[in-house]
Amino acid sequence: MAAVEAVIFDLDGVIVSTDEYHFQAWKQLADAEGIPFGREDNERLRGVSRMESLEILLEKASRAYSDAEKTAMAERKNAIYRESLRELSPADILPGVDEMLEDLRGRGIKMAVASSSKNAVPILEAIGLADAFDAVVDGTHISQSKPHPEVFALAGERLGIAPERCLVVEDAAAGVEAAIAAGMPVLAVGSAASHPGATLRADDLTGITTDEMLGLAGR
Ligand code: B16
Ligand code: MG
Repeated sequence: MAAVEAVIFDLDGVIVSTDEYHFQAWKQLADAEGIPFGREDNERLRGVSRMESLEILLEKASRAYSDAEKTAMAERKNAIYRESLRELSPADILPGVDEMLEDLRGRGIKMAVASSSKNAVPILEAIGLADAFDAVVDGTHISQSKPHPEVFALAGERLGIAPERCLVVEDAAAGVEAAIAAGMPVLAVGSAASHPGATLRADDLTGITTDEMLGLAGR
């Protein structure tokens, strides 16, 4: 791995535990519609845009839904999700994140958030990390969501760092694939840690040192 000069973090499931709120909101919608939906189905929604997530959820529906119904469902899910975000506070920052950000900042490493979410800015504000990154690229800036590399490529560009020197941190299979497609090494955490394409793996950010992340120490 080339020496890392920037770290690009996914948001939901890496920085903050909003992935559980996404699951609960989709589950509420699926239950109301009588569509089977469990945690295994939810894994496929990680990192994927809201409308694409809905299409995956509807694969198990017993009838077809019109475009107008789909738009209404996506809005309903987002309203439920936004309501749960009102509970969000710095306590929802995932283990190891604060320490990692501080350490990287101290070493002069550039940092960005690259998220498929259109709610990224209010989330960063709620957890007190709105000013912690050199760039924030989210679902409002891109036309193709992960596994397309657009969000990571744009984050690398905004930081002014070559792709091979940007380490992506991801919890989603779609995100790991997007990072690889962008030509970036990737630290896969959580359920993505079993992804065969990952450069580095950890259960969460307490499970890896900054030296290991930056390619300065072997694992
Ligand atoms: P929204 P990430 C992604 O964020 C989530 O993982 C994914 O589950 C969600 O559907 C997507 O954002 C869109 O979110 O409905 O808020 O626009 O993991 O890329 O930070
Ligand atoms: Mg994620």
